[in-house]
Amino acid sequence: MKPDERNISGRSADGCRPVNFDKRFAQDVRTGLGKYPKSLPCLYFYDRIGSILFERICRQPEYYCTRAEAEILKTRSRDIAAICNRSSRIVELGSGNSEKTRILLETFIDSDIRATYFPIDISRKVLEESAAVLKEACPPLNVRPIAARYEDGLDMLEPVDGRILLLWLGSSIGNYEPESAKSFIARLQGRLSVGDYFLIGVDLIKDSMVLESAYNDRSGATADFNLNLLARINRELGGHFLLERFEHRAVYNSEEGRIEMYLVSNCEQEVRIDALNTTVVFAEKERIHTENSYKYDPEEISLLGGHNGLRLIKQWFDSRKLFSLNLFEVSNGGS
Ligand code: AVJ
Repeated sequence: MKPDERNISGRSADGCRPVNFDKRFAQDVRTGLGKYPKSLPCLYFYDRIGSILFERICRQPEYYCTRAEAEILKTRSRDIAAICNRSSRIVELGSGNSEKTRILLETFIDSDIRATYFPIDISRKVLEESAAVLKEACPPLNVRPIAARYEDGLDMLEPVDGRILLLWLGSSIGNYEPESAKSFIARLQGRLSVGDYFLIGVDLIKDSMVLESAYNDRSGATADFNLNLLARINRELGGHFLLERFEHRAVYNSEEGRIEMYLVSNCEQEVRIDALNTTVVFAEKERIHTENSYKYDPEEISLLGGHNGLRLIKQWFDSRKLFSLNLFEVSNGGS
């Protein structure tokens, strides 16, 4: 029986296979847990619960990224607005709750720049809720949320006169391999025009103790966030993971310049996943690689714009030089 042949109850005839699962999620879980070493794509962290857990990470004293980036936005928003004063569209990739972006949006309004805000996020519920909060807090702002993956979302933008300011905050670029980060940014550039701007938050290479404690916070917020991947498989794919049989681990790999996150099986075990009609076998201490978070040197960041087209025009740091905000200008048509 095909997975989408369902009876009236919305369940398959055998009564136990959930049928309303996201096919792409199912396929990616099958692939990731079927290979060795095992891995799961980090974009699946961000269902509604995961997005809330991520916000909890952002409030942890060890996780400096959010506060450092907010500090830069607070002190530099006026400079950004002065440079990008011809923007008619502010587009944000992975907007989440839009909390940091608000600092920038309010400065644009104060500076009489009339731009429509297009937050793009994979979590529809979070997106709709935060759009409502924004409208309430900032009535003159025109908000047009787009629930999609990054590139699909960019393709949905209607053409409008004037410049685009594309925002990619929070150092989510760290999730890409450095080479794919470059090609992804090149693809973004292909959707922009000469005179558009690209503002990107990038986390910096620093002391490994500072990095490792940021991803192993004492209250366990990052552990809960990581384990939510398994909980999500349980919820959406009829998985039977027992979360207490897995441990969160984050280590800094200084050769690669990245934090690596894992879920480590603390015993030998078999886990049934109903929707995939499969059982996954784990050895004791076997790991699922769930995330890479690359860190950059300030000098490397201008190279992310490629050799033509995107030119780094400003780079700002927080007072402790933990994090950077980088403003690129499109100086060459999409290439
Ligand atoms: C959202 C990808 C920037 O890598 O710091 C936080 C995700 N993972 N703690 C990061 C994350 C664990 C975060 N990014």
